[in-house]
Amino acid sequence: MTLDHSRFGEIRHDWTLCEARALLALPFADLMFHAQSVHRRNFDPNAVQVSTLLSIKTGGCPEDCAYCPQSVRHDAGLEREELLAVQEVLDRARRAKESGATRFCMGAAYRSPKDRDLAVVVEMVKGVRAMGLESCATLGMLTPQQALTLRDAGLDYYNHNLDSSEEFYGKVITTRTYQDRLDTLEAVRNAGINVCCGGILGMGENGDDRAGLLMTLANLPEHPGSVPINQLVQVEGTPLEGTAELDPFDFIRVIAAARIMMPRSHVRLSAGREAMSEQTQALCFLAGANSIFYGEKLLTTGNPDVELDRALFARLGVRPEEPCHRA
Ligand code: SAM
Ligand code: DTB
Ligand code: SF4
Repeated sequence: MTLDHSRFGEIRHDWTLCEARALLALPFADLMFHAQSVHRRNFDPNAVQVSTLLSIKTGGCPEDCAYCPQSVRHDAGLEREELLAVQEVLDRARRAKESGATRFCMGAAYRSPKDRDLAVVVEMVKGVRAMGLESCATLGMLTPQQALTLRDAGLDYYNHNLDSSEEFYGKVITTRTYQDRLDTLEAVRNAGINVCCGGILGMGENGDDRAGLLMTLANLPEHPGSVPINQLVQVEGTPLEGTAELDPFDFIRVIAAARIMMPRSHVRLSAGREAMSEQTQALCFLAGANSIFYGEKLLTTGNPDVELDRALFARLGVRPEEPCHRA
């Protein structure tokens, strides 16, 4: 398969599996060069968007996602927590802002939210926006009406991941289908909320699954505004504990291919940074990653200390990106 380099940087929705596979198989230096070239045409290469996560409802989730410590089906020894009070969430958002985050992402361990819970999340979204932070929520499947409710509250982003290729997905999750996920993404997109959608690497998938995930993301009717690429955080008690570690170069390759296939999307170097060297993270930035989760905790697992991230940014000459609010 010969790739048409002259088309790199074009916004396309007709990527083939062969092309995605060929991108991932390029010599590392060529792939990095093309990704960095596309990146520089679309972004300030030294600005990185910073988001802070908070789990607003923890554990007790009925879904069976094999990677997740929050599923009731796995015993990860997690303490369950009901939906937090609005004021507590806003206190945490204020602290995240003081630490330098520009987006606050609220995650809940729901299969899908009940309308009475959504009403509470609406208050959280309004409060977060009133602080001048961008807002993001990830609450599971949404109906079109629920997406409109969140849009009316002013939600900037909704995160809902495809996680892997359609083929590999069924080996990881059986309680909802790939199509269910695509339907939620459609509801979010139609409501006019920015889509945040990506996946997880290191779950035992093969190269074609990684190519398939990228192809599906890039061929959505619009490229997601934000594309989180997570490295599996292996949690004791989950079925994916003990999965063979991913070669860091393969992780970086996926970031670079995502940058080429979705030239204007923010690609987020997401979960898994605690287990990565600083050099791997720097190569991810060079490959076109321009967003991170910032703050000592993801949802239930750890993330690098803010001091370490600040020092890494300083050593690399990277600046946090200015926020951009939905009108
Ligand atoms: N329950 C909602 C859902 O699944 O749509 C929202 C929260 S869920 C924890 C959000 C995303 O976190 C998942 O789609 C998955 O991609 C990611 N995630 C969960 N556990 C992870 C892990 N151990 N390592 C990496 N990513 C993980
Ligand atoms: C995403 O793609 N990664 C974040 C966010 N979206 C919600 C979640 C990562 C979770 C890692 C495991 C945990 O901390 O529970
Ligand atoms: Fe539940 Fe989301 Fe975890 Fe799946 S990833 S078990 S839906 S919290």
